[in-house]
Amino acid sequence: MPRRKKINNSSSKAPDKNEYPDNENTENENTENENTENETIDDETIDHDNSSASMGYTENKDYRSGFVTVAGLPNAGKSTLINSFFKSKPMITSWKAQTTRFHVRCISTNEKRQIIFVDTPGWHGESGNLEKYMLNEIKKGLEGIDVLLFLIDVSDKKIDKAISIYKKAVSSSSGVGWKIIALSKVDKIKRASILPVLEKVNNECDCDEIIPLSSLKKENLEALDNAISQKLPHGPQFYPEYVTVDKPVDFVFSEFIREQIHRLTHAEVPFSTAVEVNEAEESDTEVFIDASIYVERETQKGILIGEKGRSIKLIKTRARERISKFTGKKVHMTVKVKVSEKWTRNASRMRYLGYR
Ligand SMILES: Nc1nc2c(ncn2[C@@H]2O[C@H](COP(=O)(O)OP(=O)(O)OP(=O)(O)O)[C@@H](O)[C@H]2O)c(=O)[nH]1
Ligand SMILES: [Mg+2]
Repeated sequence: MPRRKKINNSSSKAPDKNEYPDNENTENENTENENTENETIDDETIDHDNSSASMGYTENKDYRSGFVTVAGLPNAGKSTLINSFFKSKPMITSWKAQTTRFHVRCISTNEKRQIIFVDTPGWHGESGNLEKYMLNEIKKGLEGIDVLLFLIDVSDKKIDKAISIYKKAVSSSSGVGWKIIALSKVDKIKRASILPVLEKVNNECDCDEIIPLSSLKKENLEALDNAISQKLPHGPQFYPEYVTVDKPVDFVFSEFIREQIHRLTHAEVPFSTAVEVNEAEESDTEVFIDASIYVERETQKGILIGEKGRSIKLIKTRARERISKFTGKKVHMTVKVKVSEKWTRNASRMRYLGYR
């Protein structure tokens, strides 16, 4: 029987307290089911993964470091762009809007600079408690940052809306040093159609740089990295190189499970789901996870489990693969689906499920 130890569960901002170092074996993300877009980004993304475990660059006087908040409309490609800086793809993504619910820091380190990306939920109108919570998360992500990286999806018709949200983002983030607008998903439209969008954004938005790019086709990602790196202030390496996500690892696991629910279920089910990891243990080669999935109604529970348990089985298999790629270990997982009546409308239930 291999020795197992509990994986640290405490929520912490301290760099030494959590996360797995990126694993060299991590490669492609899962693709979604046949009816959806291809979610894969292969492993030739800019490889800035943090490899050795040290604060090795602290002596470098020219070193730059700082916070880059990534904001934009839901589905603009924010989490995918952050993932392109990491082999392990720490952020969850899906073709459905409003995948990201929490602002999460992802730390990319090399010999010249440390970028602390703050991923934020897509900015949208507020109505229910969950939306209010997400809006608050965005505002938190804009506090005291060095660079605002705002994504505008060039293939989306809602360019005007994106521009107006950009203006709001700039006005609600007092003292943002630099503003970069990334025109995302350029691979989805004809080259000739990019220029008018670029001109419009240039005319209407006050920003320091506009960079058209594609995370999926890896276009202009180096240019973005250089632009960000030049704008970061001189400063220390805040995190050791092996830290890539500043959240407890049980949170990261719960997000990987939620990602698959988001990708594989439909209608309101993904938006009514919360995931809690009750226990996570590891040995040198294996990870053991016990998780609960909460939905709001019995009917949703039925959909999530699926006929003869097929749906939950697929969710578990995909989540296990994802966590296995992230940790480099074999993953064992037990999952129970539970009903927490109307949790998105109940403040104390939301708190209980981690939406604080
Ligand atoms: N074709 C193409 N698709 C992309 C690109 N970047 C992201 N996508 C797709 O866009 C969808 C949304 O991507 P996400 O990264 O989850 O978007 P997000 O802005 O984080 O979304 P929310 O968290 O919901 O606000 C996914 O299906 C991605 O695969 C790109 O460069 N090209
Ligand atoms: Mg996202």
